[in-house]
Amino acid sequence: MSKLKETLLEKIEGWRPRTTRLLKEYGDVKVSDVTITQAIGGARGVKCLVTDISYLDPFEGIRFRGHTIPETLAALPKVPGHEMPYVEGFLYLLLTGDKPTEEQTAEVIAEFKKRKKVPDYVFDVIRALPADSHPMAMFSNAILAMEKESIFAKKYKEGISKMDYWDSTYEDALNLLAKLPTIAAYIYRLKYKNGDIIPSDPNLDFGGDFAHMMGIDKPYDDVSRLYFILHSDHESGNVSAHTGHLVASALSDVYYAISAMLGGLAGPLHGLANEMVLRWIQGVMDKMGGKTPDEEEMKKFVWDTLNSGQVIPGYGHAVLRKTDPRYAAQREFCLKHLPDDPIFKYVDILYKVTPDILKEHGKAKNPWPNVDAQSGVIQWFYGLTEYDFYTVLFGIGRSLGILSNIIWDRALGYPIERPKSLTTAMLEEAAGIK
Ligand code: CMX
Repeated sequence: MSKLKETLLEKIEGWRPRTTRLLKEYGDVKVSDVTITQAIGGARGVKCLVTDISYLDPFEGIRFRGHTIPETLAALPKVPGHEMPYVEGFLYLLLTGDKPTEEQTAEVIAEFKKRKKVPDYVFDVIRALPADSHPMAMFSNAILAMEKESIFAKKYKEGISKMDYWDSTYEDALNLLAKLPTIAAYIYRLKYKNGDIIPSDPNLDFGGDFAHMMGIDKPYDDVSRLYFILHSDHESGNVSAHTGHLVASALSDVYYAISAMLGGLAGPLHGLANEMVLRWIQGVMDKMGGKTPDEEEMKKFVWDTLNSGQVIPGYGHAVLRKTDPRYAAQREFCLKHLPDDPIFKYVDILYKVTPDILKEHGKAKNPWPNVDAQSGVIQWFYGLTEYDFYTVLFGIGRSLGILSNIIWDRALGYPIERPKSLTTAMLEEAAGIK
C-alpha cells in the first residue's frame, strides 16, 4: 500500500467515529430551515451538504483544508526553479488535510506516472465524434468511455464491504486523474492543431506534462499548475461538485460521476463563463477596432449587455459577496507577468466599472468578479486563444476536488442523495393561500 493510502486510511479511521457520533447522538439537531424562496430558488443557502475538503466563506472566499489561496500556494512543495507548487502535492493536501513533505509529494508524482497511460480506444472515441463537437462534450465522452476500467464497479459486483468502498474508489480516482492532462491535450491538438499530437513526457509532473503536450512553452507549466489548483474545489453546492457527489451517491463509479459533472460545468452560468468572458471581450474589441476603451466607453458596453437582457459573464456569484480570491490571485499573476497585455487592460477597466453598474442595475446580489472574469486572459496571453477550450482546463482542476470528495463520501458512508419535492399547491397551502 502506498504511504498516501496508508495515511488516508489512518485519517478515515480517525474521522469515522465523529460522523457516527453526530448521527447517533445529535441527528435531530437543526442546521437549516427552508423557505419558499429557497425551495423554488435553487436551494440557495440551504445547509444540507457536508464536506471537509474546502469551505467557502461569502466574504473571505475559498479555503482548501482550512488554508486560503496564498497560504496554500506558500505551503506546498514547489517545482524546482518555478513559482508554483506541484498539483500532486496539492492533491495530497486535499485528500489528507496535511501539508505534504517533498517526499510525500514525490510519491504522488510517482503514482501518477504509473497510471497516466491512456488506452488507445479513448482516442478512437474522441476522433469518432463530429469535429465541431464542443471540447467539453469530447472530454466528457472520453471519460465515460473509460468506465469499463472501473475497479470499484468490478469489486462491487464481486461483493465488497461498505467499509472498503473508498479503497477501490481511490484507485479509480488516481487512475482517472493521472490521465486527464493527456486526454485534454489530445482534444486540443486534434481540434486546433491539425491533429499534430505531442506524446506525454514520462519525466514531467502533472502541470509540466500538460503544458508540454499542449505545445506551449514555459511558464505555461506554472500557469497550468496555478489554474488547476485554483479551480479544484469550491465546497459542495456548486453545480459541478454537487453533480459529481450526487451521481457518485448512487454508487456509480467515478467515470460516470466525472463525466456527468463536466456536463454541469459546461453551462454558461458555471464553468463556461470563462469562455463567455473572452467572447464578450472579443466582441467589444471588434466594435472598438482594436482600440482600448476608456471607462465611459466600457460602461456603455456593460449597460448595452444588461439592457439586452444578458448577464455580464464573470460577475456575480451564488455564495460569494466580495471579489473572488481566485480572481485576485490571477489578477496578481497578470500584474506581475502581463501588465501591458491589451486583453488584461480590458479586464482591468471592466473591474473598475462593472461593480458600480451592477449595483445600480440592482439585480445581482454580488456585483464583484468571480474566477472566470480573469482566467481567460492568462490563457490567451500564453497562446491558448481557442477560448472554447477554457472550460476543459477548469474541468481538469475541478476533478481534483470532486474526486477527493467522492473518496471521502465513500469512506464516511454517505448515503444516496434524495431530497424531497413539494408541489406548488403544497407551497400555497404552507403559505396560507386559499
Ligand atoms: N449580470 C447580470 N445580471 C446578473 C449577474 C450578472 N453577472 N449576476 C446575477 N445577475 C442577476 C441574475 O440573473 C438574477 O436575475 P433575475 O432576478 O432576473 O433572475 C438576479 O441578478 C439575482 O441573481 P443572484 O441571486 O445575484 O445570482 P444567482 O445566485 O442566481 O446566480 C450566477 C449566480 C453566478 C449564476 C450569476 O451571478 C451569473 O449569471 N453570473 C454570470 C455568469 C458567471 O459569471 N458564472 C460563473 C460563476 C462562477 C462559476 O461557477 O464558474
